[in-house]
Amino acid sequence: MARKKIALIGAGNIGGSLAFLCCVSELADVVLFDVVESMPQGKALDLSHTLPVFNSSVRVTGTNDYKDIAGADVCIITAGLARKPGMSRDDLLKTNSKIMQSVAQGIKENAPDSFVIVVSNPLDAMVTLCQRETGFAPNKVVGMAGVLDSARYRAFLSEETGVSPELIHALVLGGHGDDMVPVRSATTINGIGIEEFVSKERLLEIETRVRGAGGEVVGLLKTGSAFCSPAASAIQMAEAYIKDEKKLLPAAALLSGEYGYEGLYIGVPCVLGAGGVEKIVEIELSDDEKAALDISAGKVKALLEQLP
Ligand code: TXD
Repeated sequence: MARKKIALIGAGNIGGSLAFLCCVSELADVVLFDVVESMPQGKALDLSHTLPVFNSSVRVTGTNDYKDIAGADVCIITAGLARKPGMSRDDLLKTNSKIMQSVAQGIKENAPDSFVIVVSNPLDAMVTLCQRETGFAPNKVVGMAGVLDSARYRAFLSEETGVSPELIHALVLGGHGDDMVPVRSATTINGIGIEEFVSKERLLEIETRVRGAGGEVVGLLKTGSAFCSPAASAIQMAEAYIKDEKKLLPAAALLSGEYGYEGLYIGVPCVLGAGGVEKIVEIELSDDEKAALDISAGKVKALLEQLP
């Protein structure tokens, strides 16, 4: 079976990390695209020198020409500015919207059958704009945030309990912002409710840290935002599509009535497979969790009003 092709639109910190993960995992051939002259070509050349070390048979190339993304099965968009200390994700909206409009055009013209995973912030607005501008079916345009936010929740719970994160299942839903919703009622260790392991007070502290984890990394890095964990999260989504894994993952999907929302992209549990977003799963939420989701959805709706 011919290897698949992933186009990485944006070859910066996350784009370069995505390419590296594709090389190591041999998930697919990779084309790195960026507007910065020769930079994607330089990253691709460096990555090609890792292939013999990993005995990896993928092909990795870099380009400044959208024509080279032709035939991509998956496009992962990280094009756009990243936060600096003191900036909110929403502060990126104006600049990244203009970038997203050009990126969507490039994908529409050159990879019309691809599954698009949007990473750029502000995530919920950018994935909305991408789907609008490409005109792709909603199931073929998804946003990556919930996998990362849930991984952060799982990592903090693993630190707290000393249990391997592999056994910790957690969901963070809603918008990818300060109002994101860690769903405690769906968070378990080996199927046992998390409140059997961690006190309510401590869980509140951890869930607050999850909401601020992106900003915590930005504050420490000072020059940009997280890139390893977003890349790992987006690759998990791309893999679910390429291998038709039917994985249940939190992702920003376009709702048409689910959870009471119509025509809104926010993070919800999705089954990802060869059909893209194959199913949106409605889970039981506590009254507090549903109220928090409504607040988060309201913040996303307000942000969308600023879109061009
Ligand atoms: O969970 C999530 N979704 C977030 C997403 C997690 C962390 C970071 N998040 C956002 O991803 C972040 O706020 C940014 O909006 C994107 C990309 O973050 P990254 O750290 O990779 O930013 P870089 O290193 O600045 O890379 C962005 C690249 C850079 O090389 C630019 O030259 C390129 O985007 N760029 C473009 N590429 C293609 N087309 C256009 N027009 C363009 N403009 C800039």
